[in-house]
Amino acid sequence: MEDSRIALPIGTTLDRYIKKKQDEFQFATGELSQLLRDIALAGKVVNREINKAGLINIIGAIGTQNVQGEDQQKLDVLANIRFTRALSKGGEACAVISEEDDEIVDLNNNGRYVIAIDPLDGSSNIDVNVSIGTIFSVFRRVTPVGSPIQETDVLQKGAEQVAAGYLLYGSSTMLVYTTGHGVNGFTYEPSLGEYFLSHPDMSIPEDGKVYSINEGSYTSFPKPVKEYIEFCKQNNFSARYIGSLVADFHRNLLKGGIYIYPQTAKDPNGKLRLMYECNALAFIIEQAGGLASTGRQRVLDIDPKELHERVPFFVGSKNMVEKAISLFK
Ligand code: P6P
Repeated sequence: MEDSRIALPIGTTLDRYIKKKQDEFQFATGELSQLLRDIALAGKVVNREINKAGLINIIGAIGTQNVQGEDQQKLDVLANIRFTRALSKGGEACAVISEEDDEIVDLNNNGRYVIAIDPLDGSSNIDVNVSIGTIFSVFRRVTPVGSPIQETDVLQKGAEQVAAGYLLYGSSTMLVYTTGHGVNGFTYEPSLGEYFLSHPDMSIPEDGKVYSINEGSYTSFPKPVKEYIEFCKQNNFSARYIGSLVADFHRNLLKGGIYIYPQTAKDPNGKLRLMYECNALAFIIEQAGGLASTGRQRVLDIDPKELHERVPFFVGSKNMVEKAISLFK
């Protein structure tokens, strides 16, 4: 039996990679593999729609708002349909929680996995052709397979995730994910319809000189955040803020850096959602050697109380996050 810890060469397809690594999954029954394939497939469809967005009438708001009170863009709704449909057809997911749906979406009581997803994060950037992303978390249900889905299946600590990842629809489309055995990045080749391993064993530099935060809200930041920004300026760090979490996160993962969305007057608990934005990125960054905190608590330790709860979010290079959260003490 080939040792599954053998590093696979760059250029390995996602499908072959999943097969080769399957015995590393905690539940090596192949269901998690199928789930990852379902998500990857939906990502191909959304990628195609995003790339055509400028040409066909799917750009812009549709006049409705999601549970967050945010204007839903046509592609938001389309992406939500694509991912939910792919997961439903795949049969492995029992339920989905999504930024775009107020309540838990029941899919199949015989499914073993719960998916938390932000189908299209940063969607307000669609019209201006800025990179956007999909963020997903995978949990194993805690109630018996075959029984009705309960809230306890969904409201699990981030530390219980069995997989997490994101798709970045940028200059190229990438799928980056972890199953708890490191982080790997796959680049999509549309002409072949395949994702190829392009970034094996991703790890974030322990230090960086880039900080990502919307300083437009500076006046309402907590004092420690203002002190950390001052520290960055004193050390001549670069400010890079795309306004698209996945894009900022991905750049920091590759180059080193910190992304901060703190408490503000408008968002007293921060803007980002724990269940389908922060948990997934926290799992990925810890697997890549970085940290993710609310400023006072490790994100993955948070006991969620509601589907759409928001938390302050500090994520990135270990030394940078440690410095930022040290100012809260
Ligand atoms: P602000 C997009 O709405 C998002 O969730 C993230 O992708 C992004 O980093 C952040 O919000 C931008 O928010 O308040 O700085 O415009």
